[in-house]
Amino acid sequence: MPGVERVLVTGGAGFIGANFVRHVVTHTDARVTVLDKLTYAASPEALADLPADRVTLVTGDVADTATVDPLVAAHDTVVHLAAESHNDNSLDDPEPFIRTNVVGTYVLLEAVRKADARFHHVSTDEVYGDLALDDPKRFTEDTPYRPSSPYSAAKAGSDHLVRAWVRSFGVRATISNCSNNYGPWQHVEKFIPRQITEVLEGRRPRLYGDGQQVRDWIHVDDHSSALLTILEHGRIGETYLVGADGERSNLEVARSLLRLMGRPEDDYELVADRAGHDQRYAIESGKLRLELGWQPRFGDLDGGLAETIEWYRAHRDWWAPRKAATEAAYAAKGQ
Ligand code: NAD
Ligand code: TDX
Repeated sequence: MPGVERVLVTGGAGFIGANFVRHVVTHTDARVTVLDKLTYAASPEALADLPADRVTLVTGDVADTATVDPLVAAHDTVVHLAAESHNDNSLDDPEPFIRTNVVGTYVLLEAVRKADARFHHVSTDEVYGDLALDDPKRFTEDTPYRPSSPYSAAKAGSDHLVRAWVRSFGVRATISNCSNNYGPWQHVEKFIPRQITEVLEGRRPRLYGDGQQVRDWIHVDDHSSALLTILEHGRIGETYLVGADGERSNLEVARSLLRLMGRPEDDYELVADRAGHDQRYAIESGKLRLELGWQPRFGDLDGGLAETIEWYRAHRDWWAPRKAATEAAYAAKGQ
């Protein structure tokens, strides 16, 4: 990639980060340093088979200036994925969300300002709040910010910091706001891997509330290709929405998973709802497609889900210990 030779990927041992690092190694000649605190959500295993002369893992906190400043100075590009990422956790304890998502982004922005590095901020469609189930609209780059949860409010705050550092200090940054990702290495606390592993353990998928909430699903490899496209061709100061027209209700996804796994489609349970549960997310990604020529490759959600089910079948040793701890926490909340 021209101009992108030494890339620092924060949160590169997490779900999207690890898939993105693999994508960069496969599709470019860049050398990658991962900066990751290795929280409960990290999977350094996901990086283990990548070539050591292309990928280096540094364990550290994005909110720690002493760690961040010298690392950023040694790279031409920073792709920022490190975050506390789970809405349910942010309802139980918001503090790490403020520290990592807001303060961590501030520390990185100050570092890229000093080093004059290119910065890409990976954010979420949740900053726009939610849409009603019967509303035909989708989110665009012009939708006003209206976040609902401590997680999405912290991500919204981090987006605002990035825009302020572009305008006030001339930092060379772009932002992307992506819809719900699925694919390999996603933590079992999240909806799709939780339901797949429930079924693999002989239990039933667990839907919050009435299961009618809608999410707009994208395969993580399509998110990775969008991030690379923005790094290569994105205009500084711009925001790009990333989505693959994958709107489905949670109930529809659960039914698909049950069918693909050979179980009756109504073999699910309705459990306690999430506080402040966002009803619907939907992304209009025309700007990224028309201006930068990006296209998703995984058009068929059921095909992507079938591959993901097979991946979880083959990686029980990785998810089983995480599953036990995650389910104990959900059980305490009636979920
Ligand atoms: P994840 O929870 O799987 O991974 C997050 C990673 O960040 C982990 O490896 C963790 O150890 C690391 N981390 C956490 N705090 C850190 C800190 N203080 N310093 C350094 N590293 C730290 O999350 P994910 O689902 O891969 O999401 C990655 C990014 O993409 C996040 O910024 C998230 O907001 C954004 N995003 C996620 C989705 C999604 O559907 N998962 C959709 C849109 C945007
Ligand atoms: O067991 C469950 N049952 C259930 O019905 C779980 C874990 C979730 N849900 C519902 C809540 C949501 O409507 O499924 C939907 C998806 O839930 P999550 O996987 O927790 O994702 P969401 O809250 O939509 O946020 C995700 O997408 C945007 C990521 O976790 C965020 O990091 C990203 O920013």
